[in-house]
Amino acid sequence: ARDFDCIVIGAGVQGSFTAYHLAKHGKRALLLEQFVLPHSRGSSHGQTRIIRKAYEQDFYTQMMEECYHLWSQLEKEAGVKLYRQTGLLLMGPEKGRDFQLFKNTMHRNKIPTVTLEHAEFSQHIPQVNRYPGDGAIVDTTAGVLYADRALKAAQDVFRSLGGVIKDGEKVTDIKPGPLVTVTTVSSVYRAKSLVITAGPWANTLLSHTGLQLPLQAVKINVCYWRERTPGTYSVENRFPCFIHVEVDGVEHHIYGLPSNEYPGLMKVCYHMGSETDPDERDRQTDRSDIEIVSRYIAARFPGLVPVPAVVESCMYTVTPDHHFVLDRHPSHSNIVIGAGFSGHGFKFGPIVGKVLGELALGQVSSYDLSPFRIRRFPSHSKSAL
Ligand code: PYC
Repeated sequence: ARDFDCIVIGAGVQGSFTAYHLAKHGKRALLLEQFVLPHSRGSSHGQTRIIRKAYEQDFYTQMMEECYHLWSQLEKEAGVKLYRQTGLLLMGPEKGRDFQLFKNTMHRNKIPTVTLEHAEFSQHIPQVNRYPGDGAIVDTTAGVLYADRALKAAQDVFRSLGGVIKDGEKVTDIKPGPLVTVTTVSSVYRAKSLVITAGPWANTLLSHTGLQLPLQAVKINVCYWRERTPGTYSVENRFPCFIHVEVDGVEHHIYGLPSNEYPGLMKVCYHMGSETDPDERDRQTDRSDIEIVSRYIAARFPGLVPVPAVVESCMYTVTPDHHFVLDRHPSHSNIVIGAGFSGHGFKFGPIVGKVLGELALGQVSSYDLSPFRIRRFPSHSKSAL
């Protein structure tokens, strides 16, 4: 049968959790993916991500409360371990805007934290040179999510509930209507509702519906740096994940995860990259982000060699305000859009799936979606069709 209650285009973390949510609610859902699974062409591959409640805005911190429960539910359903608690060390100029926003949000929302004054910092984090004027606060709820495993787990549970995944099937056309028709390279499908979670390909798909969003697709160089003494920054050595805000006037954050997936290598990256066509990703060779991180490591992480040992890549799809798009299409209420996760969306997968699933089912969302509405981009809120 080619008819479904709902079609989800894009089997990254957000689409896979949307399909999972729909299947849990007894809906016949089809999850379409242009590449053969698993693949590393989008934004959901790789072994690890940071999970944290520390945020600059209350609404993200509050969504993460339920999200932690949903992650642990998936761990039980799939019988796999997806989360390892390490804590997140937040560093940055103590009086700076970003550091204060994070700190105040954590305190307002009663997130368990530990503030490290200078002496405590040297005692607990001797592997990092702390700069004068920098504050340090730990979100103790944070940790590492095993991303590849998590994506597979969500897809496995979806399939076990009767969900259908068609991979290697690129979408070539979408015809809106009371029944949405989706044409792929090999088939035609229809459904009462459609969810588009296509990462950096969102606008390519939305062009079939007359809508374009202000999304910038950027390539992130995901760098791993060699420990001079293996294990110095490891999970076993109780080194946490970290985010450093406002480094030496650098506009974007630098983040890192303890050495774990590649023994003796620690992942440290710049949270931004260069604009890139996702189909031409390997032709984007800008390495200025790597140079920024290399200088940072040379100054602050004396236990790492400041030359990347492994460089992988990932796409971010960035909105002007770095907040997600979770909304209905302005002209077609049975087309739902999840886009613009701006490099910080993976950890939200279970909640994003729930919210997009609710919208696809015509239900009221469990969360206030005003920060995520399309109409916050004035010139993009009307569709051309
Ligand atoms: O949102 O925590 C985060 C994150 C870490 C690396 C990229 N995003």
